[in-house]
Amino acid sequence: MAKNLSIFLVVSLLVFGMVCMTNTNNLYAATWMIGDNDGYGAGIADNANHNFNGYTANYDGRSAAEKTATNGAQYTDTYSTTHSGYAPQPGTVATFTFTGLGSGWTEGSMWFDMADFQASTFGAVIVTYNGILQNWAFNDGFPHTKVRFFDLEQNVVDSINATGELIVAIDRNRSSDFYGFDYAMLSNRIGENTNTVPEPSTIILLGAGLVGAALLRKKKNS
Ligand SMILES: [Ca+2]
Ligand SMILES: [Ca+2]
Ligand SMILES: [Ca+2]
Ligand SMILES: [Ca+2]
Repeated sequence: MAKNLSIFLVVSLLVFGMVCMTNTNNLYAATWMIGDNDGYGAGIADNANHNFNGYTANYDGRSAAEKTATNGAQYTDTYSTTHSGYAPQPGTVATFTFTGLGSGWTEGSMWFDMADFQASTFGAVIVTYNGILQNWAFNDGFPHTKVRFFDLEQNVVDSINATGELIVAIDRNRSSDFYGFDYAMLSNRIGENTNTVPEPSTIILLGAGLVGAALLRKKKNS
């Protein structure tokens, strides 16, 4: 009887583990990236959360492809991209355009590798996702860099389903802040940028532990 119960538990947990693995894979179903992960428009190599020598406001570290891009990559790897007087943006609004997104979105998230936002000192930029206002009043201060994560609000998800695209517009407005971007990433899942999803190996270990505990208890009771 105890043996049958144990076998049942082992099989159940294995099935549970396989289902979890499937779900884990689905979490990484699709991402779209504008720019790359090769550094900022501030003269540093990479990655976030370190200092840079951003004393050159018109720093331009773009590749040839980035310079000719029209999806928003032209705004990465430069410092002060959305400010008048600095290449490549003649106006004051930078747009990152993700296209071909289709419909059927139920959730989504974005992350940006960005540098040197100082809203409290120089004024906040105005940022919209498909025209829907977002809060980008960041105060990292000179000369910090950061990767920021955003779960998309439901109205943004709805707008992606309606249009099949996501347009991130960054308007410098009255801000005199200088800042840079390495890349912008979009995912059709939330939680991809956190560590809340257990690894399959963790699930199997957990399953093994539960089986062990069940067997121990069984032995104790008998
Ligand atoms: Ca980076
Ligand atoms: Ca680049
Ligand atoms: Ca700045
Ligand atoms: Ca880059």
